Amino acid sequence: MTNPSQLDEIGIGGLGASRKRVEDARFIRGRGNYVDDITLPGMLHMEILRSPVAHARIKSIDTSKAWEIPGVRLVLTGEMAAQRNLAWMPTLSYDTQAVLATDKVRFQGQEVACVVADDPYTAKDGCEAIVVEYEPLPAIVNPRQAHAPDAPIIRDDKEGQTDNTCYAWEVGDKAATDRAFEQADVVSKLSLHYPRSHPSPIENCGAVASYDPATEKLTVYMTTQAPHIIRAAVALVAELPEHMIRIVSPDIGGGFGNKVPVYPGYVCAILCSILLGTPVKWIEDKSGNLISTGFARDMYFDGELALRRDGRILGVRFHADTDQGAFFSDAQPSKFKIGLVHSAFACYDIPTGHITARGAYTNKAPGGVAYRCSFRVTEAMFFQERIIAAAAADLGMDPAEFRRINLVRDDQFPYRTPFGFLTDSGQYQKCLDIGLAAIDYEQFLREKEEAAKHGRLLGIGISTMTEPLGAGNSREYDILGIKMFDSAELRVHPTGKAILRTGAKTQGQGHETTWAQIVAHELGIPAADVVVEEGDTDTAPFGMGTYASRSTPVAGAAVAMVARKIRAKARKLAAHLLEVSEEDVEWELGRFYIRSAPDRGVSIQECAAAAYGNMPDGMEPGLENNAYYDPPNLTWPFACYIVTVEVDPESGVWDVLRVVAVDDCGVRINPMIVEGQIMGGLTEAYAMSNMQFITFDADGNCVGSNYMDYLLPTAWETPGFELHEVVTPCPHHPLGAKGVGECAAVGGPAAFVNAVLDALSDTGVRNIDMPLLPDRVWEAINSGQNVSGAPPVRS
Ligand code: MCN
Ligand code: CUN
Repeated sequence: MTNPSQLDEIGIGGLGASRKRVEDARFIRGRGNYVDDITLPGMLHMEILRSPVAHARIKSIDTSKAWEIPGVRLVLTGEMAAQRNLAWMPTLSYDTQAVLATDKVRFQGQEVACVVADDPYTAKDGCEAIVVEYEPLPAIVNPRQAHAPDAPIIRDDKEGQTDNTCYAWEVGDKAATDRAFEQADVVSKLSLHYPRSHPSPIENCGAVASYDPATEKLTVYMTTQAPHIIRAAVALVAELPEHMIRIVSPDIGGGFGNKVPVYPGYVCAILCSILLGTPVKWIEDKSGNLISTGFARDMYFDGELALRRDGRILGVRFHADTDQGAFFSDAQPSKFKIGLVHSAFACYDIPTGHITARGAYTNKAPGGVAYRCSFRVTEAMFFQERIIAAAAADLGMDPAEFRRINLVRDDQFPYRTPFGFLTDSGQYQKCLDIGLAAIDYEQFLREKEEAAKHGRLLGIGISTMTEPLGAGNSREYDILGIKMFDSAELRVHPTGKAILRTGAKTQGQGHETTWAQIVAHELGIPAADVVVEEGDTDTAPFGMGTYASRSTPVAGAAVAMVARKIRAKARKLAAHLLEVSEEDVEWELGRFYIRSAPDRGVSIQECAAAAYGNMPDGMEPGLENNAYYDPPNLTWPFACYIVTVEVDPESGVWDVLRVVAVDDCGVRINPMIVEGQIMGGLTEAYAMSNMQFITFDADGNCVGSNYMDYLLPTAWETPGFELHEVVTPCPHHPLGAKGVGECAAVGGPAAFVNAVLDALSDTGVRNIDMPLLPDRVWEAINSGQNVSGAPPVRS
């Protein structure tokens, strides 16, 4: 029985409301509070001296000239850091990384020394006054060279390291896979390189470290997506007591994975503040960010599909080589050295598979995992959808039909993939059908044929994928031994207003808006009455932060769970106020009422007041609680992206005609924010496939290390996106929601590349590596050969 006074959930900004983003009120007015906005009394400024060469032995460092500059307060070298046992630090992947180089430099842009001065300009002058003598060594810029027998050993600092291999990994059933290939009618092969790419957040990395010698407390304001992991890491690295460390991540101008790792700059700022006893600010510049912080991808695939003539896939196998740079510092679950690459092909019903992988140390910045990826899933799905397209072509089958035959059917869930994942829900064929209808597939094929008669090259590319979002569960997922769960704390004040804190950390995704919507949905407190705060380790409950689109699957679930705990206590308060027993009390949004007399009720706000002013005898006062949520499984959103293009055969330039996206991320908390996430991801997918080029020459010089060469798409060149929605609720999430933050960046690139290669199908070209720059496309058209984008192998 419901009451006519029932709240309108959309009206109060609850689940499903396209509520305007509350954080934007300050962001678009220039009133955000970023790290560089923070100024503390007596604060000094730090700059970093970076190596100009990729691989060299350090013969000497002379800092005397820098010390002489008026205003310079400290010049820190690796040798000085070593006295504090801080020249090296552990990485999140159980490797070590140089904080400041002592023995060798191992990539261009590596941190060699830093200078603290009264202002950043003097600090920069100080860096320029440092004289470093380098003895050059041969540089290595790709795995092929790294694994060559005579390759110089990059990590000669590591005891027992006799080559440049940093890990080797394998998963699947080799024998069964070999049998599948023996039985195949057709074997389809593809090799490709997913190039390095860079997250390029608008705000660079930075920190304001403030060690107070009087209280012995260290406060660090910094750009981090995972404040609690940083606190634990600082406690371990700097050997400081964890309760005396406070990490605050204020507003972040985008993260995109760039702000998960622990960078030497943070450690140096902290060490300088401890040495000087004053606050020290370090703000990275754009080139510093591009050349030295977490790159993504740089991964080589060689794989094949075993196919039956009728289009069924019998098995898959591939080898992946990853280029990890000089230090293996990926932030990823400890168990998986190559992230979740084995989620590849999860949306297809493939009986068996086998994957091998190997990581290489090279003379590049440490990278490999970050950038809208959920632990290398972006590479996995790209290879998957590229080889699926190639296989359809090899079979002479329509690529949409080939996918339809092999996609996991609705009645197969829960479905166990050959690599051990359990995908639990989805409507894959339905998403594909909606996408094909939206793009008017048959009609486009006719147009393409017609255009070909006039020498015009049209192409269509499809990408379908499911990806694992929301690590953990704690059985399988941990970072540095800390299990991957997340948390929420809710405090409802006497007037029924509330503050919510979580262990996640928004970087632009809109948590301040959406978490309040979950509270509104669970309690009927209007979203506008709930303030959300994240990122301060002194106040937020312990959590693993925001990456891998884990916030909604894990922290978002914790928000629902803590709200339910609050509701359970409010029910007791309601029974007391209504003078009935708890069993006689019913709930509707925002209100408890007596089952037999629905017009007699109390609002959630009245319950809140009673929690502080009129609680029953024996009840603890207050209306606050917290919840820790350990998800039973990952969430598995699905997406179908379809792109049409026209390629100009004269110049190799390609234009996007249409982009259709069908996303199923389960129940949408805020449909507008979800659409924003998808559009942002598609923009990045377009940029990666079309224009973003950063590489290395044979000497290890970073080519494209500025934003004139490494292009960020603007509204002008970004195509329009047509979005469609399917909702398959997640069976285990308390709201039925799945993650979505990375889907379009993960699944999108293959749709663009498949479209261009479809346009080129008559040339016999199987692959052009991203970015599909006009000169590469032109070369492919004119040579009929594949075009590789891999960095050069030194002769
Ligand atoms: N959401 C929703 N309904 C769903 C799923 C999500 O309303 N079913 C909402 C969420 O409440 C949240 C947003 O969509 O406001 C994204 O949620 P989710 O998919 O849980 O992802 P996270 O919040 O964990 O964000 C991380 C993800 C990652 S890993 C990268 S990288 C990335 C991305 O988000 N970085 C971003 N999107 C970004 N967007 C911005 N503006 N800035 C970044 O740095
Ligand atoms: Cu891998 S980029 Mo996001 O997971 O922060």
